[in-house]
Amino acid sequence: MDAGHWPEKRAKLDNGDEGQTTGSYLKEGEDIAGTMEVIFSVNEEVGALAKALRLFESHKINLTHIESRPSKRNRDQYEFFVRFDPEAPGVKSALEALRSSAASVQVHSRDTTTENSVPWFPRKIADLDRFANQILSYGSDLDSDHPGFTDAVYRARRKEFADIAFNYKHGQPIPRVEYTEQEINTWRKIFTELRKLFPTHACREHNYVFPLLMENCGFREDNIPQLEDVSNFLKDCTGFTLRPVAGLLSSRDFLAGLAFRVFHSTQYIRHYSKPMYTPEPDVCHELLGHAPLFADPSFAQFSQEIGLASLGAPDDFVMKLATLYWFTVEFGLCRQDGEVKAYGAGLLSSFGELQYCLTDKPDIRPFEPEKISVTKYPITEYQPIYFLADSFQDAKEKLRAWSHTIPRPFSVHYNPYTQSVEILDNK
Ligand code: HBI
Ligand code: NLE
Ligand code: FE
Repeated sequence: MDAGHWPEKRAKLDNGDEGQTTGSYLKEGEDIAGTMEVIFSVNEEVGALAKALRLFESHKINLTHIESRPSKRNRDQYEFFVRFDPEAPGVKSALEALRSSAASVQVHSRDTTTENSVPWFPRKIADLDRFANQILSYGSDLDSDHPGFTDAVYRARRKEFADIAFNYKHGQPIPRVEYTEQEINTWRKIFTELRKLFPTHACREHNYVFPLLMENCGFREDNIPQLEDVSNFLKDCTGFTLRPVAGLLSSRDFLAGLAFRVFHSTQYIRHYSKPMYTPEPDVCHELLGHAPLFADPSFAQFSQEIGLASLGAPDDFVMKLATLYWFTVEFGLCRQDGEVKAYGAGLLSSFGELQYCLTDKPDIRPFEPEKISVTKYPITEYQPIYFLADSFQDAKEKLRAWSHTIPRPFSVHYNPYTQSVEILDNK
């Protein structure tokens, strides 16, 4: 079994141009792998900021961003937030000097191997623009059985979608796409097959929302709905929004979106030759699988909590959260009125796996986050194991309890008015 995760290796660009590198989707100077942020506090006195700034200046560090505010923890202190390029030679000694003079120092680094640092994370919703184009290369797992990778027309089309996502910035409407006849036929097949299964196989929340999507968002067998319309609908229901993405994000980046109730969504459709199952997310998966559940308040909150738990968490815990995400949001089963139903989007978008998951073939286990978090899974075939939740409420409470075991020097609080994350020191 090719157990594991999406490949965590970053591709500069996989734009479908075979055998040639046409460059990076990252503009010069925009590679946020080159981002370091420092939050430090100093005792309030005249010239405190000037003194700290001189420290950066004397180490020849070019600050690209600075914010200040009175400390929430200590009334006699001021807090500063600065961003700079971590490659500058003076960084190490500047941080040492800062650590010995400031009242507290917290380093947030995109490079998770940086000593004494917390992994970087977005603090406001517009920060999602900072990693949107850091797409992972498809692993050999995906390459090997991807029917579209030998189809030049399909690859060119994928490039068009990648470009939309690449140019997207937070707050913009998601560009509308005119889908081709062939694409609509693929959608029609999947839509028709799934609709036959939903009444008996999908959870009640999914069945409740689906007709609303048909009324409000153009869910029809002869129409592929527009991400923009679905995003606006979800915003009205739970505050979730969609944002177009060019391909797979790292688990850390993908989960960080959920903390802001943002779901990174693909816009392309799977290859017409394999409608029944695809390992990659595509527009059918996002819209038929995920969208209905993100319209449910309880499920939306569950998803956001996974996201919030991931912010600044160490790599091994992000991996565990990604696994929990996999066995719930993607492939979760739940008990409803004495029957087993599917709520995972990966099940609800595959008419092959949706049937299979409710047969006696797979191994169905009770919902225990600690065990789920270390379970291996294949990404290119039907799941051999599913976990069965008693309810979203129960899953949420168990997940919340488990999340408290994540070691972090701070806790996070989401402020929905400002759509930003407030960091509260644990100490
Ligand atoms: N990236 N664009 C995108 N879509 C996903 O569904 C996705 C991802 N990256 C990782 C991922 N899903 C999950 O499997 C977990 O690793 C979070
Ligand atoms: N296997 C799903 C489908 O065919 O729709 C997609 C899963 C994406 C993680
Ligand atoms: Fe998904």
